[in-house]
Amino acid sequence: MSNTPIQIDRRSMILGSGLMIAGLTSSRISANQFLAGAQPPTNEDKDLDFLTTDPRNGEPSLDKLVQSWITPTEHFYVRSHAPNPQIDESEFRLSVDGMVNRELMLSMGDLKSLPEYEVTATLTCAGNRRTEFNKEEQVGGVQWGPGAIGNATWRGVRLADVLNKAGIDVSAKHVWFEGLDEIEKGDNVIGFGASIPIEKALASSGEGESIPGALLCYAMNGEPLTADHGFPLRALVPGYIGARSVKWLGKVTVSDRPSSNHYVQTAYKIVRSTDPLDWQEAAPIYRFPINAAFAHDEATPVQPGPMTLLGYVLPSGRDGARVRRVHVTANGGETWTPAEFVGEENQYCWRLWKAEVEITEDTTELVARAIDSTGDFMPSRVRWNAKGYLQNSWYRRPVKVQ
Ligand SMILES: Nc1nc2c(c(=O)[nH]1)N[C@H]1C(S)=C(S)[C@@H](COP(=O)(O)O)O[C@H]1N2
Ligand SMILES: [Mo]
Repeated sequence: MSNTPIQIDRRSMILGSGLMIAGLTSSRISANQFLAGAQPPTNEDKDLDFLTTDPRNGEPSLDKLVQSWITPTEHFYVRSHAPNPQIDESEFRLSVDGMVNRELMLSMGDLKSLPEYEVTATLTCAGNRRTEFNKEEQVGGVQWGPGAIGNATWRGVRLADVLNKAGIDVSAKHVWFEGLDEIEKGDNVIGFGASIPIEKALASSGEGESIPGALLCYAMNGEPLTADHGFPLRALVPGYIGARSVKWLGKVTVSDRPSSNHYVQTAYKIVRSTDPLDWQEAAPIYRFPINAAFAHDEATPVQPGPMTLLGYVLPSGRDGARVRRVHVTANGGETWTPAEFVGEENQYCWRLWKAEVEITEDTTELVARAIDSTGDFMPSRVRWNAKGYLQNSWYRRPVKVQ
């Protein structure tokens, strides 16, 4: 299987019927989902609240999410723009092209012969907490609460090692990723794309340079990737918004510019309005800012007295960022209680925390805020943006006191 036939298929589908039946037979990877008109089976049990099921977009409830530092795969959010492509691992090839000395077509076996790395990193959607923007004005996109985030162990090979095998041109500046999914965009069908600066692709950090800037991974939490999370291969870019970690990765392209894919050039930008000038002026989002949230069911009334909150806090995606403090208030900011961290800390990972607050008859709201070692902090408000990205204002939950 190469990527060329897929591209041809995509084009013939565009020229073909609106139902996109034409030209599918030669595309082994993509045919099933359209012909069957149904989701391929997922080999996993998900305990998520699904916001959409076709494609699959779901997040866990916060009380489940903050139970463990490693997010079990069943509680790991899923964000997909199209149905899961069904990929035969034995047929699969990753193509590496662009500004390289040698173009490569790598089987899973070829990839697995490279040195293996395991990294624990938090993945978070740029749209996490998006619904909080709706108080001001409705934003588009999947209506995420605070659960579009998870921390997992990822195993695979370094993008840098794959690029070394291909040999990169000295004037290379960006590395593009393209997924094998098929997303309908107007009259086109495109794969989900991303790109990262070459510096990030080649970077390594952490103790003994143990954390690659980008990983091409085939395992999550010690198991082969599931269909929902990108089987058989996905990119994982620690510190960057989830959208840069392309699932069902089929193609890596080395270039002197960022990818021209819709998800780099248009989506995943902070824009006030969606007119072309705003899109053109805005830069793609790469690293994520600090964020935090806690579990609280506002429908359940609470008694006056001490109450323990459990939450997560993710430092910004900057190299070496550590969470400094999380503070919570139950009295409108008159006093702020420092949270206590629980469990592990690791670069590019969230921390779990707990804090005891005093609920009084006057309590109407619980609020959390955080700051990290790079000076990144959660602001009291975030300017509204049309796509509802990077909502990291103080996390507020109403409280009903009994
Ligand atoms: N091919 C492909 N890769 C993708 C996406 C997608 O729709 N297609 N969604 C991206 C987005 S927006 C996010 S937040 C993460 C979500 O990864 P997960 O579903 O494993 O949690 O995958 C990214 N990679
Ligand atoms: Mo995302």
